[in-house]
Amino acid sequence: MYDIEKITNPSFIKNLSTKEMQVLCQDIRTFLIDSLSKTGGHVSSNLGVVELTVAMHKVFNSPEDKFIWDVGHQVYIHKMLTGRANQFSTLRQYKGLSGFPKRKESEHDCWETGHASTSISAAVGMAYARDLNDENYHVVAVIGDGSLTGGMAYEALNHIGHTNKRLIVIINDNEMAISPNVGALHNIFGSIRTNESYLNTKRRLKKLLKNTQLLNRVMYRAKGSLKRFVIGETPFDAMGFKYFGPVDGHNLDDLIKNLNFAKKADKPVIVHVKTKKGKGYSFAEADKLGTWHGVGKFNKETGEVSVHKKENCVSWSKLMCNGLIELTKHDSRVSVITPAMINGSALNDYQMLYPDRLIDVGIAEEHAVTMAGGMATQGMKPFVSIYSTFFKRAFDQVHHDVARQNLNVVFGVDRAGIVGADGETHQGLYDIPMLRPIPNMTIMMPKDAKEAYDLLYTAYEINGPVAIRYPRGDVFNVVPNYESWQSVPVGSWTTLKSGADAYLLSMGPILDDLVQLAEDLSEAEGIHVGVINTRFIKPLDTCLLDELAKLEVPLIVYEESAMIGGLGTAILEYYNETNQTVKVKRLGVPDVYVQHGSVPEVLAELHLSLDDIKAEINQVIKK
Ligand SMILES: Cc1ncc(C[n+]2csc(CCOP(=O)(O)OP(=O)(O)O)c2C)c(N)n1
Repeated sequence: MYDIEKITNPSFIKNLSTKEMQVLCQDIRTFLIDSLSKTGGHVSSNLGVVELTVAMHKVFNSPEDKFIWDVGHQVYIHKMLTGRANQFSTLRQYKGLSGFPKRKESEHDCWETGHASTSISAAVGMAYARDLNDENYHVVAVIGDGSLTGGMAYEALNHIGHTNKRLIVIINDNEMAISPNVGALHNIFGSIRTNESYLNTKRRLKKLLKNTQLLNRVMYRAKGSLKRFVIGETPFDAMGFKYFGPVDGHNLDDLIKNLNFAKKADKPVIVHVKTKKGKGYSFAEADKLGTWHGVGKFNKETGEVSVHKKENCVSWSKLMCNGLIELTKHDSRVSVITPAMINGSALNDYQMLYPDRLIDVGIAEEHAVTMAGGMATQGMKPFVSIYSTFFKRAFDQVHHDVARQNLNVVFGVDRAGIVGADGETHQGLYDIPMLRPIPNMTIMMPKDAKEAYDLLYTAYEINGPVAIRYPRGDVFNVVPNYESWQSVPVGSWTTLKSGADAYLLSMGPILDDLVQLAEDLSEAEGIHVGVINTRFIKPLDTCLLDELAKLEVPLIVYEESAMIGGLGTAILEYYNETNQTVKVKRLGVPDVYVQHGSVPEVLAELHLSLDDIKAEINQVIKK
């Protein structure tokens, strides 16, 4: 039995026998399930890499050797083995342990991630630096088969394959991204995995060569040619890599042997490891939807996940999915494109009803956007469902491919705003600054379900690209009914409450709280603050802005978005261009990266809580 919380560094693994490592793996799994049942987190990806992580620490010497975890959501075991298990009760919480690799947390985290498909590029960079500096460490990237669908991964493979640089890429192939994986490479992996004649020949060779030393030497030399002989070249061989695999990712001996082979190679190496996502926890093993990819707290005995849904509420993602289902019944131009986020974006029902119209392109945001442009040229009006944070990847595609040609593509910008536990790499704070300068773009954000449906309807009337942003979290549910949807004049804002002393301008579901705040202020302090729903971020409602200017009261613009280039900036620019002098106070996310924590904690740290807004109103009125 190992006390996982007492582990301070991974060096002890070097002296462990296979049996001892197996016990360690079992203890890690028990600790992981127990700990995550109390905090939530990425359950199944981590259960899948227990043996792989232990084997990596057995064979390599971290931190001298560099481990680069793609996405980084599977880094928990590495954190445990590098002395951070005792902080797991704070995982993904405010000021607690991050759910992703963090350089400031440990010298064993040499690269930070959160977004997919970056690991091989980072590893290539480190390999170049090592060689230019005449150093001699190993660089090991671990990338899932899901993340291998991202374009950047191919760019890096293509680059490094012909350089002969020493670099190890471990492909963790569990046949899943969050949902079952997609793509041609996935099928190629399938044929390698299941090639019985190759596996049988390998087994027979093993039986013949009982002596381990000899076996290792012969296997190392014979593997490539055996594979080429039986199944032909893998695409990786053809690209200049030495390919080892498929390796049973839950068999420590097999893993250690192959990693040692990889270590000896004097050129780029692929180690293709076959794992089971959720290994060792039946609920996670059986999951085909992606529910156990990332979960909240759960009952470890029953597998029941705690859900805190408010009564009669659904997630914003689900609401949009319901709207899209209704829209598709009436508009044959609709098709939904998702970059590997069927589950996160709650598109399961859409997929069930319209399997041909729900297109999962893999973790390929850039491709998703340009592909939507292509569909639009042929009379379709695709809806690209995309998280705000991942949308950043496709800036040029939105610009060059879609907006420049004024194509009819609707972007559903999910998780817009502060996202909570995923933190820094996942905050949805940059979509407005990214989209605003792009000509032809319309940007909107609904405050509630009714407005969401109306804006969706309106988006399908607009000629040109449209982005509808919506946050993480729940919204009071309204069943969609196409007949009741109304077209909204493009660029029109609404006045939710009139005021004589100041005006609050904002968008999205925060508006209910702002109206309440304004009412409280007028009752308790006799301060009369108006509230405007700026549901279009582009174009602005310039008529209403002109009227507000005439009132000669201060305006407070509140946005859960980066302030630079945000709505407040747009309003200041407008007043500046029209030579109107208006006192505008911007409240938004300053020029910093925002850490993980619950949304209220993070907003409080950024001075963006309702109390802060109230204090700001008092300030601007006094001045
Ligand atoms: C650019 C980008 N798009 C989407 C995501 C969301 N995401 C996180 S993990 C994941 C699936 C990763 O699959 P894989 O690499 O196979 O790892 P596994 O969890 O299966 O071990 C996705 C789509 C992301 N992190 N980055």
